[in-house]
Amino acid sequence: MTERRPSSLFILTGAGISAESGVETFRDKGGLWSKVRLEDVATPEAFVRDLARVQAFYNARRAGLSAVSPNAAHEALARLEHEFAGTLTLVTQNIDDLHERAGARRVLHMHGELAKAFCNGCAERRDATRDLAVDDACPACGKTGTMRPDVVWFGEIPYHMDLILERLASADLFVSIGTSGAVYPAAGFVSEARQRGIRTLELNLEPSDGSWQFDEARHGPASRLVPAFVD
Ligand code: BJW
Repeated sequence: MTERRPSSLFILTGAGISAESGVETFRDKGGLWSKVRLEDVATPEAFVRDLARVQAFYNARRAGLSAVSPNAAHEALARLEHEFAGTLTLVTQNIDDLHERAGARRVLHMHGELAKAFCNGCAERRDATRDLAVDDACPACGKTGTMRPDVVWFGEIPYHMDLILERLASADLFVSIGTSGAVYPAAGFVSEARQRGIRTLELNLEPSDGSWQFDEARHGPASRLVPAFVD
């Protein structure tokens, strides 16, 4: 990092960091939410209404992960995790595993992970290395129709919120990478940081809706901006 070195750095990533790896974003032109209604696949109600459709949507996205690789932005953040002398918190809204495949080891997945499954019946969590099927029985409680992708849908509470807010409060730099800032609570992190006097930086392809809230914004592809920020 070339500028004033923070001792506590909080980084939030979104779909834009994985876009150059070939993972679709949600709200860009041609993004996922222009092809499928989020109400049909990303709500607890959709899971109850049409389990097969929801499973198929996430099975296809899980299968797609084997065809993509981390890009220079994920790699730069993994390097940063290993080299940063202060406290680094890396929070992602992404359910892909590209940060980990680049070598990051302490990623907080606030919207869950495609590689995990969760039982609505008994709260058992397990690795999901293959497609989930409608008639899968939970290995722990034996119920069927309860195994779901371990992801956070609209109306559900994101993971690790207490830890995330604690780390955000003690940061001295908040960096938002590749996210439109359209989804709460992550969209509120920048105002939370500002209220606490924490410096804020946006790295995004183009100005996000909330770009004006940041002390500084740099625009361009994550594969260029993130290594330039880290190195
Ligand atoms: C590049 C790039 C490149 C492209 N380089 N950049 C009114 C009604 C109902 C609900 C609400 C309401 N108002 C608020 C809510 C709450 C709701 C919400 O925010 N809704 C909004 C739509 C208004 N939020 C929730 O329900 C959340 N839960 C909640 O609030 O609980 C209450 C609570 C919270 C905390 C404590 C206590 C209680 C849950 C939200 C769950 C979101 N889930 C999803 C799906 C997850 C699984 C999946 O992936 O399928 O998460 S939705 C989807 O959006 C996904 C993403 O993580 C999330 C954010 O998207 P992201 O990452 O920003 O992607 P895009 O596509 O929007 O943006 C990409 C950006 O990258 C763009 O800016 C590009 O320019 C940029 N880019 N290429 C750099 N190469």
